[in-house]
Amino acid sequence: MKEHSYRLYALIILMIQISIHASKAQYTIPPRMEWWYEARFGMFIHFGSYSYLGHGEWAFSEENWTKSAYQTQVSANFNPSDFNAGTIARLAKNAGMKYLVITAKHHEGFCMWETDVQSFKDITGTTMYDLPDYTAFGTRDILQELKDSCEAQDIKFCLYYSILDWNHSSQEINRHTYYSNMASESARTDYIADMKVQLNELITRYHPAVMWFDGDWTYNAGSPTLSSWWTKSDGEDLYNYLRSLDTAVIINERVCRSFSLGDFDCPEKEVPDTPLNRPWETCQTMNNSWGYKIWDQNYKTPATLIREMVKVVSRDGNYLLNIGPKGDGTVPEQSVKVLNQIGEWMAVNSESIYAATRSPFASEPVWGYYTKKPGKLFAHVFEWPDNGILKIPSLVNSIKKIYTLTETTTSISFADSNGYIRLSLPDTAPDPMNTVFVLDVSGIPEASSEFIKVTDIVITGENGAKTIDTYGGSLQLSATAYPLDATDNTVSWTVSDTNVACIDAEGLLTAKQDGTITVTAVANDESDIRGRLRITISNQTTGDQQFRDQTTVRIFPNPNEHGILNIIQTGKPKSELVIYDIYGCPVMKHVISEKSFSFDISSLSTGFYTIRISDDASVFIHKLIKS
Ligand code: FHN
Repeated sequence: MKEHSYRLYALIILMIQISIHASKAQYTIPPRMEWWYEARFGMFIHFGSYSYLGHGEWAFSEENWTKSAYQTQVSANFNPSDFNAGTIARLAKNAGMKYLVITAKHHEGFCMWETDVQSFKDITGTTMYDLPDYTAFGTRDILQELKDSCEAQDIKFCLYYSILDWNHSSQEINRHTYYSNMASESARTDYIADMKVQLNELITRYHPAVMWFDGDWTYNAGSPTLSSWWTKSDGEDLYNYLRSLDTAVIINERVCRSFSLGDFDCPEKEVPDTPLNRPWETCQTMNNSWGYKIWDQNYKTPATLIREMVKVVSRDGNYLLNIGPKGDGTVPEQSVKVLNQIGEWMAVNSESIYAATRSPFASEPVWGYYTKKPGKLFAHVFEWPDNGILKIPSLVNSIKKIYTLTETTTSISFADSNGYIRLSLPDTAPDPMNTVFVLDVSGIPEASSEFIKVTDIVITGENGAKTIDTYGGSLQLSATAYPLDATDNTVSWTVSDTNVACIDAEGLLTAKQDGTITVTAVANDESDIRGRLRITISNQTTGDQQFRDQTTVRIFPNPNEHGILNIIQTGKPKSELVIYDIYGCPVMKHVISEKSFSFDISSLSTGFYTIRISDDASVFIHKLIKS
């Protein structure tokens, strides 16, 4: 190596784009969650006294109700006399749903069961604020009825519970953030104690398989204040308390979101770009509302919902699809229609959903998604290829036969060569909504043509060494480096163990077997490259760009109407956040140190903004709407 003593502090703009993929799940599922992980598809039910009003479950906040007016004019008139648990359980069963989560208490604070916890009274302090005591509905226990009907249909019964409680005497709604402020520290501690007693009621009386928490927005990682009165340690304590009551219960992350608490993440109305690093579930509305809204007839089609469910499962998630019963307890006709049509597809294709897991491939085809289970790869085709050929990247597995779930006895001819399995298709799709091809294989389906799994990139500072796991195949490495005063702006590569992999041609990494290697980039003038390096690794065989920005950024809720904006980053979090108004003027700045970060933007006036999240290597820019 030429004696170059000078060091280069090259600030090299780097976007490390690496898809981290593996055919193996990247996390283990605890035994108590196996039924949930295999169920994949559940029903969400938003049902409360707000259903009587028919303006959605946020009516108390959005319509500026007072506690007294809401209780006497809305809750008191709620009478779900036509609620039929058997009908709802059969609807879920026919749709192919394996579990059901119903709101026991939403933000309104109205309890759908007979609670004995005395602080959950109406504003007069004389009557329990719950269905049997506060309405003319009578003494029926609809949660018990629904639990019994679910069990008769082999559906797991689960409960939703809001930590936030707009009608409880301990707190008042914050008309600015729409969350709630605690009256005092003692009110806070008393409320939390009473909430635990209520949860004990729910756990011991109904034994829900999942406790689905929500309304934890007023959280912070440190000590509580009257407006930020729920803390990370409260969430940890709540989780441990529930697990002490029932070791089998599964609990979502919203005991206190953003800290990876609970047993699974719950992205809402969105599907993560890539599988998350622990079990997760997307919850979704059938129209645009959770609770019944008279005017919301904007229902998604069954095809849209099936496609989203398949997309979720192909990224190793669960799908919780919501219905909002009317005030009388009946299910809106359009919801019934959509669920029945989903059920028709599930009756033929549920094998590709139940107990199916993430795609074995890092990149997704243009025509649909993959799911898999031991012995089978499922190719969900939503767009029928015009040329009559379906291309699937080759597998390491031997293929026994290929057929569709629509016509299981008809074998599909195929050829497997040059990195692809090519299926010859009939002119028209057997199922125009989503034809599912099944590749019967030996073992767990595993990609052969997409193989280099890039684990944590180790940037050593000098030479930009990278650590890559290999298990067969080849990848193109390329880099653009700008040593400030190097004679030649290109780089060459070396690998640490040529028994595991080698670089035959400029930048073509050929992996020979399972193993970890270190790829070292050296500037052609052999100077040290200091700083961080842009590595673009594209799959030589398929030519697909296999990258997703290793750092993905989620900002939600956006549009933002409630004030708190959540930022969740995967990978190494970017550090600086700036919000610009439509004139390009910075209106808010934050330094981010955690992957999950939340802050209040309620001071921003309604309008369009640009949010820029960056570090010295990369930038994330997105539109933000403050509504
Ligand atoms: O505010 C609630 C909303 O009413 C609904 O319950 C959804 C369902 O996940 N969760 C909150 C909004 O994020």
